[in-house]
Amino acid sequence: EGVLPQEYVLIKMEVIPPFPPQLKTLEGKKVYLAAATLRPETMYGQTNCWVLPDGKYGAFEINDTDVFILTARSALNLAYQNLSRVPQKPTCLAEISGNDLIGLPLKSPLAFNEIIYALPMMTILTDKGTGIVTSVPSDSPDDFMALQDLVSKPALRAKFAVKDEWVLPFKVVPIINIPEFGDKSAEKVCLDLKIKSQNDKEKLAEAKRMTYLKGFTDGTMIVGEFKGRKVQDAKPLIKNKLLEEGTAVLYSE
Ligand code: A2H
Repeated sequence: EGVLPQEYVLIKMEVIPPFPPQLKTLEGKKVYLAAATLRPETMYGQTNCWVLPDGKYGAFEINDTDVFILTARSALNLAYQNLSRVPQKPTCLAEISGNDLIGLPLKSPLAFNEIIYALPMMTILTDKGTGIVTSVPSDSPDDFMALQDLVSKPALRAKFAVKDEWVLPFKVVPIINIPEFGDKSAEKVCLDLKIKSQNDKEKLAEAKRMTYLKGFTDGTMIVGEFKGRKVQDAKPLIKNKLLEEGTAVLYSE
């Protein structure tokens, strides 16, 4: 943990009704998987959501209508940041395992894919963010490799009861150009470094280091309302747009 708080944007990925049996008690509420991101400008390229299969999540009341699915730890932090129906006190309507979230159909702000699915990622940390991560394989090496693992390994899909149609139709969506790496920087760097899987930690750290700073300093948006603008200029504009339209909230830890 650093000395300074990290500020994340929580993307409200709406669970599309009707709800499956494990979420039936939430019927009538607006239920969201709340994904913590540092890259709100990449939301156009979302292809899926990531959850930790063995992770423990809860459905917490944020206000009278909205329920967020996330870790208890992040729900407590949110409650201290005025995002809880009962001030300072998280109220959990249902405990849910990551396995129970796999396959949920979601509608996420700005995403070109109208329906995306919650899928398993093995490297999610439960002591960071909300334990829910949105997947942008064009610009995140972690996301690209985790999706690649599911696409290329039928046995991995079978292990988590992931249906082919939750994974296979989703292609990497180019959203940002980085002169050095092209329009799918994460894919290029993962291939260049010959990264084998989402568990290839050292190489993935290197890939992230290479793409993260370059994306910010040299990247240009090639889609959306701010097409043609530099990533560093578009980032705060897109963040504010999401916050203003109520499809995202701020979260610090
Ligand atoms: B980022 P930092 Cl396009 N476990 O969002 C593992 N990873 C997590 C997480 C958790 N509990 N919570 C958030 N994250 C991911 C977009 C993105 C991200 C892109 C490129 C790079 C990138 C789409 N995924 O992050 O340790 C989330 O993925 C590179 C660092 O707090 C979040 O932003 O710096 C980022 O890691 C936060 O990581």
